[in-house]
Amino acid sequence: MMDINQESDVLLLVDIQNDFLPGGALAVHAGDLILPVVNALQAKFDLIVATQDFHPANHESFAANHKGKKIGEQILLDGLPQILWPVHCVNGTDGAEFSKDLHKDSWRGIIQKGKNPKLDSYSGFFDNAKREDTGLNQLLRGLGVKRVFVVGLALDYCVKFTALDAQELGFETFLITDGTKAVNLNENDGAKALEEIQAAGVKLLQSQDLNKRH
Ligand code: VGL
Ligand code: ZN
Repeated sequence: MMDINQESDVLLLVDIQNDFLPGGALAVHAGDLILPVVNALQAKFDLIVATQDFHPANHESFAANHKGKKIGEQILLDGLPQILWPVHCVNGTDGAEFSKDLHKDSWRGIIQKGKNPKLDSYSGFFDNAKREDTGLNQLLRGLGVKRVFVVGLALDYCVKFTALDAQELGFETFLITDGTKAVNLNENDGAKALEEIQAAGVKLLQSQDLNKRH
């Protein structure tokens, strides 16, 4: 059991949006199973912040914006390797919205990412080239956060890079394993992501291990 410190522990919700849920454009298999887990966790935390993948329709991470290219292919985008995705989380569409089953009333902030059409942003903190800062670090510092507890979608992309950056930025970082699911573009990506995350010093725990102090 671990006690939550209400003044300095944040629950960070990564990209829990319709397009990453069953029926969405880039659906994570059984992704909806995290929703009750995340809502139960939200009842335990005072500090909650969410990230939102939020692309313009001309975003160059979309295969549809490259003639002759298919989903899953890799290209170079402004010199960076880029996996091509289905059109997803386009600003102004329902796919970019948070799940209607997710409680949102107590969030302290929403950080949008992936707005630059030439630059993808898996991490909630920086784009993939670490050229631009999303403001999440500053938001968390301003709230007095010391420890970051990460949940959301997808484990092998945005959750992984968000947890790695949180740890690198000096937050003590935890991944809540029943609060995330992998998209598994390649078999075992989820398992590999867990290994990578742990190797970087992020700790894994289960939602039931967290205790709200009264
Ligand atoms: C994500 C691929 C592309 C994610 C976002 O939220 O994990 N994955 N954009
Ligand atoms: Zn995206």
